This record gives sequence, structure tokens and C-alpha cells, in this order.
Amino acid sequence: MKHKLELIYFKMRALAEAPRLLLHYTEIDYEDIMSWDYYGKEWSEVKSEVPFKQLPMLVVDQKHEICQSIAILTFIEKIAGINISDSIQNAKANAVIQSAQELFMPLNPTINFSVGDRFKKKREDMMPFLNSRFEDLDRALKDNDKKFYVDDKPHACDFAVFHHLDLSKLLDPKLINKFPRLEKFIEDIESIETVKSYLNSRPQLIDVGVEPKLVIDGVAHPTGVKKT
Ligand SMILES: N[C@@H](CCC(=O)N[C@@H](CS)C(=O)NCC(=O)O)C(=O)O
Repeated sequence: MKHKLELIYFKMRALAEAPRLLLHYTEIDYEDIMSWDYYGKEWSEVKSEVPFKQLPMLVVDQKHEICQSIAILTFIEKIAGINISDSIQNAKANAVIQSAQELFMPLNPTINFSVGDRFKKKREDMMPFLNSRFEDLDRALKDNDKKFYVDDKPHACDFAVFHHLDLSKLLDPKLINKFPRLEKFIEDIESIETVKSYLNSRPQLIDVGVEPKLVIDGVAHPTGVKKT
């Protein structure tokens, strides 16, 4: 059954990104809608009405509101028919998703919002954690001996990891160079045609650490939860 899918989010590159990558990989149609366009009000006025008071939210068939990015990812995986049937493999894939998700804070807010000395301090403070988690993610791929975390085709967990690794390049492009297996993983994801065309056309995130902006349809907008 084909669903109507609307992905509600803000002007930032964070937790909606893995769902978007998975939707593009699986070639499932969806519409990206800013919170203020969907609700017709500023976020501060609608936050309390949203099921878990945060976004992203996937609205299915104009009726079902699915919040929590991991729930959104696993739903997409299921409707695309690429969910993992083996219980052990599925549990391991869930461990990978959660381990990637723990990179969200402080990586995503720092990249999208922090500036000047605050950006530099946060970057320095998070390095030990990033190094340690990248080591874990690198080892999981080596132990698995497959192209991706589950098998030779990507699943939701692969896009969750990819998003955070990709974002880390805007924090410190050299960090990933210490992990050749993760670099190869990034290359493998980026070389998938449907993913490549999304990556080449998505809003660019510019002026990170200075005055972060997303370039949407050629116009640079300050990142955030407010309409501009
Ligand atoms: N656990 C949630 C976290 C969602 C979250 O932190 N959303 C942020 C943007 S990435 C948000 O809604 N910020 C606005 C707010 O909290 O008012 C998920 O995985 O979706």
C-alpha cells in the first residue's frame, strides 16, 4: 500500500536527515514541510500539541503522527520492505542505530547553532567521545566483514551512522581520516545513485561555527525553528 508521507521539521541538518536519506535510497515519495508551513503557526505556539513536543514527525496519510527519528526510520524500513527479519541481526542493527543516535548530542546542535569561541570549546570538549564512538562504529563494521552494518545493502542503521559521520566533517574534516573503514563506508553510501542525487541537491549547510545557514532554493536562511 502506498502511503502519503509528510516529513515535518525545521531549518537544520539533524534528526530528519537519516530518514530523508533512507526515503531517497528506497525511492519512496515524501514531502519535506517546515513546521510553520504545516501548522500555520510558529513552533513556540504548536510545540505543546506535537505528540512528543519535538520534531521530526512523519505524518502518514494525513492521519498518523509518528514522532521520534528512530521510530520514523524503522517505519520507513518496514514499508520499503527492507526490514531485518532475523531477530539477532535486527537487535544488532538496533544497537548500531542507538549508538549513532547518541552522537546527536552535542554534535548536531553544535554544528547547526554554536558560533565563535563556544563552537570551538564544544568541538574540543566532544572530541574524546567522538573518537571513542567512531572507534566502536569502525570496529563493528570490521567485525561484521560486510559492506554495511547488516549486509551488503544499507538499512536504516547505516543511514543513521552515515548522517552523524557526514556531519562530523563540518566539525573537523580530519577526524574521520583516522578511521579508513568508516571512510570507505561513507564512500559506499555516497556512491549509491539515489543517495548521491539527494546529497547533491539537498540544502547546503554553510558558515558552520560562524553564522550557520541552510541554503534552501538558493536563499541562505539562518538555521533554527523560526520562519524566515
Ligand atoms: N529523540 C527525538 C529528539 C528530537 C529532537 O531533539 N528534536 C529537536 C530538533 S533535532 C527539536 O524538536 N527541537 C525543538 C524543541 O525541542 O523545541 C528524536 O530522535 O526524534
